[in-house]
Amino acid sequence: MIKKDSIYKGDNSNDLPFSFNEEVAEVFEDMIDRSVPGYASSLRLIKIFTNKYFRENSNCYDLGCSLGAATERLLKATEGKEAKIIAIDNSKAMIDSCNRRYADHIKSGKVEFIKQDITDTKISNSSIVVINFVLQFLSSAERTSLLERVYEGMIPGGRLILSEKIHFDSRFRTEAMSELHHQFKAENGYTEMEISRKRDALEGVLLTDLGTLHFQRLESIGFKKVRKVMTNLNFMTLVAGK
Ligand code: GEK
Repeated sequence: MIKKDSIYKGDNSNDLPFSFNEEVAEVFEDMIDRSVPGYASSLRLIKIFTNKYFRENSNCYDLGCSLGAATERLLKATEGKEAKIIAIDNSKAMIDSCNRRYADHIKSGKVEFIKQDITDTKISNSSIVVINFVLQFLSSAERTSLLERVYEGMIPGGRLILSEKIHFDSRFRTEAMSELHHQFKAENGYTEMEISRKRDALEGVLLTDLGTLHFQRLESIGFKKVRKVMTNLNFMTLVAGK
């Protein structure tokens, strides 16, 4: 059963910066589903684009896999095919949980969960790379260097599926979207106090880019056919090809 996120409710909360520790891993499915508009759809898109662009005998990467929700879609989309799925996260709590949840798939050799910083991950022979709401936790230089390695390690015709929280070139629009996001969370049962404590904890930890910067960066690295395939308030999913 999915455990409800009450980390920032009442006395359980602390004032530390947000981190993907044991406490967060335990409630992560509920937390991300109630916090990120379009999260469930982003997972469905990962399956749809993997069905279309996965190439037999290549690798799929899930960079910043958390509890393996996107990995699960990669597994489904490559069922019965020669594929290797490599899922990476630098949170021990997340990777330990994945190793328990996906023990059977791990035994079959189809998937591997690695505790590693994605700034160190080597990408090779990939037809699908998923970065689902993770780039936002890296520094600007790390974002570029990771995407360069993703491009280098991708086979022609491969696809990157990238979802991110973003901001806009008008401050007014950014604030209006942020307010709507706030209401989205309130609709999902978070109190004003929880929303504001979580926002404080994420300050300096989650740093958004302009939506347009994502396009520019991907195109200047060499990615082709960079397409926006979904937006939900201040969240966006792009697909980019090689
Ligand atoms: C999903 N993709 O369910 N190296 C490795 N992992 C990292 C790093 C890093 N440098 N920085 C952050 N992470 C998932 C959701 S959550 C998104 C991704 C969110 C990991 C971090 O430990 C966490 O598990 C994940 O990236 C971000 O589709 O919480 O907004």
